[in-house]
Amino acid sequence: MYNHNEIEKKWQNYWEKNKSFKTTEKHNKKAYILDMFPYPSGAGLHVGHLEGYTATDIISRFKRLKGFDVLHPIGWDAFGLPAEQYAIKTGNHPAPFTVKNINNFRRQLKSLGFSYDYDKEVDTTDPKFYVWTQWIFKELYKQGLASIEEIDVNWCEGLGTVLANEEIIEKSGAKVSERGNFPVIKKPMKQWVLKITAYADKLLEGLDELDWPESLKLLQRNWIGKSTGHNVVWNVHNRNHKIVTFTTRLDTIFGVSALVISPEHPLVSQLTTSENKEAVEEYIKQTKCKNELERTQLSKEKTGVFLGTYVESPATHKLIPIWISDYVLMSYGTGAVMSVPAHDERDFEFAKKYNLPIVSVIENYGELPYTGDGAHINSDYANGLNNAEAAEAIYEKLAVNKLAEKKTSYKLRDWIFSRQRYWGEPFPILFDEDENIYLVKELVKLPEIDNIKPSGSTQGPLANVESWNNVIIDGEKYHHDTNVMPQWAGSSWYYLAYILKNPDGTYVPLNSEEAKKRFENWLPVDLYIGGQEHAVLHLLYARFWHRFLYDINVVTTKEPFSKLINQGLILGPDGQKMSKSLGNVINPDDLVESHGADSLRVYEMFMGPLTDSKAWNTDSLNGIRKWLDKIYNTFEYFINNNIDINVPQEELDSKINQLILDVEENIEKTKFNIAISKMMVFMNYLSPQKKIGSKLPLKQFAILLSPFAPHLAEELLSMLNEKPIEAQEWPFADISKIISENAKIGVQINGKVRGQLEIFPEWNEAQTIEAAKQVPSVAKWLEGKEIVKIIYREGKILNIIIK
Ligand code: ANZ
Repeated sequence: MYNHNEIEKKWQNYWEKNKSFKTTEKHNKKAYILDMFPYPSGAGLHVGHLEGYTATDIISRFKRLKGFDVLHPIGWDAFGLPAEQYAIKTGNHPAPFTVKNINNFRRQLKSLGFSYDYDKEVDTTDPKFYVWTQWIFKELYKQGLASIEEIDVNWCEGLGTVLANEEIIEKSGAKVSERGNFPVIKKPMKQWVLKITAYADKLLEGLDELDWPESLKLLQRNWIGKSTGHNVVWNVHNRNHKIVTFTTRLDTIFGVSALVISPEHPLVSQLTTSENKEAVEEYIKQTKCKNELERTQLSKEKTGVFLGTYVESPATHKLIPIWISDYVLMSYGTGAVMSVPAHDERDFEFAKKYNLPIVSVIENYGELPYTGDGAHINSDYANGLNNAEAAEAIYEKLAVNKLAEKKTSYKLRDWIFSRQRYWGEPFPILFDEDENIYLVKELVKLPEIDNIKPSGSTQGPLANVESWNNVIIDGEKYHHDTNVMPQWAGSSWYYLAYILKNPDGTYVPLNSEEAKKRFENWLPVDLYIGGQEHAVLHLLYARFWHRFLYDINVVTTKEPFSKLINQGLILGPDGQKMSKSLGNVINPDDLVESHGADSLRVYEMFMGPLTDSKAWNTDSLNGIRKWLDKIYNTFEYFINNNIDINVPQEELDSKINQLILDVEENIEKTKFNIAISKMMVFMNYLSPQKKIGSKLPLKQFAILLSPFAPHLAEELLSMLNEKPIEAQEWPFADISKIISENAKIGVQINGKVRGQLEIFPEWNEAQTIEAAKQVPSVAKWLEGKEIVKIIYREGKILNIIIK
């Protein structure tokens, strides 16, 4: 048994002293291996973090051994709500609290032997860092991609702030904040908005070239939600108004039975007749109480009110009634739809309820609504055409009078970028007394305040700070923005900051030539590992900023992260998600103490495939610890006088060279559990040997083990009198030493075994039979004989019947 506490400390100190994981720039191959950086919470590191961090550590260590320059950094996403809430509760400033948490996280990461280059550490709350977050914001502003808008925002009273759509979830039909589950309502407010929608197409296209899980790409595609169709103009009968509808099914225009507009549509009151006014107003009031999900659910009973007015169909010239209904959202398309009950589920339900005509315009024989393709009927000049042809014919006809245009709609909304908080990046701007905006050239530092309190209004705590709201420059009065940026700001570019970070703590300016040179060298990130929960938040925002920085010639690649893997969840021993309230949280500090970091690392990688969710099992962790002891004891045994050059070791040589190939292949495929099980099989062979012929296989095994259990591997190398890992290379597999371990079968002639045949897995039946006939001891029996029949049972028997 080895003393893990002693050995692990010893090697951690060695690595730190020797800067063993310093980012190098001396080879012609590079690997940028990135973790999603953590929010340094007070609770410290979680065993769930370790899953992804161990995986990237294995790859980083492997790549260094393979002669790559490796950038493997870590940092802190350190602005955020928990620190702010702690500050409000305790009256303490969030900064020292954050520093304390960071120090704890760093201590924990070091105790696990992760090979980060700590000179590259970044902290989003460091003014040296966020001055560049502010710079990116100013560039966005200059390009017209950041503006203040009076918009309906998602206001969360519980958190006292506005939230982005991506930060809201639906819980039992109600909209709540993802963090804390507080209710969220719509409220008009002036907010910074980033025009991510201007990048919708670029963000869609960029996905094609990425080596990301297909499921994740699909989530992003759906979130962007591009649909191509037409806008159609409908003239209101006897009134000087027009309504524009967005449709993806222009071909169905001859089947329209109503024009349905959103209750929030700006024309509602003007299109309502006095008889209908009361009912319409009542309906609008009811709609305010419903959230989007409730409104758009298919199963939900459709409701609505007739406004009393009509439009003229541009296709049939007949009058069509105008209704409002809450299933039409103001936030999508034009906020108005042409309702075609025969070919749309929701329109069908609506028409049935209010007895609107249901006219089929596509030939079909099943039940309505029919949503498929087919020959058009009841459609005048479009009769006989299929869906696409009919849409085109109708478009051409209406376009002559400018009544239709091709239109693309997106589900993606612009990114609401103001948060009513203190602990975030201040906006680098000033307002004058007329609310004109001025960009501030230099850093705008978050003001130091002792006592962070909510402002009591819809503004953030900065509203309480006199010096913030009253700035005198050349006798003129200005004020800062009382909002700060959302936590997503720093994480949208932090992976670039690592590249810019110098060992003395400074950053190369993001817009400098030197920065560009470094980006050329290091980008894109070769492997990014993190949780699936960031699919449409962080990963979409970061792609947006990156693509913007590409467009303004700062970075040299269109996409930031070329390969991405989502690690699976580590569940509690009860198979449930770990949470304080369930009492099933496993603390890594305790396990490092009791079992050692190497056991914990190997155990987490051995639990199952990286991307699967896996339940914690302490017995298996004990098993891994025993395996590591077995390795240590085996090495100790051989080193103590049991290596003898006179002992032949062809079999051992064969096995170790095969193992080198297997471990390498499985690391590259991130199949770490399989790599470990191959090493286990090897150890099962090695440990019962009495003597071996050379120490080379031991040295090679220690190097193969090093990405997984780096402390033990270093110790084993030093026991062998070998140099530490940083001076080693990944072993070269000598294929000529590998003795084939293919299956052998007996070849029979008329039921009697006459020879042996080695079967290669790539052979088919005919090739196997051909090879069997060539085996010399078989061939001689076949000479001059006629083969009547060959019986082959795969992998078992081959019987040649002759006459
Ligand atoms: C007529 C029609 C006939 C439609 C038909 C569909 C089927 P996607 O694919 O998601 O983009 N629509 C348009 N704006 C809407 C809004 N603000 N709120 C609710 N629904 C809206 O969906 C586009 C379709 O959703 C549009 O095409 C429109 O209904 C509806 F047989 O127009 B369709």
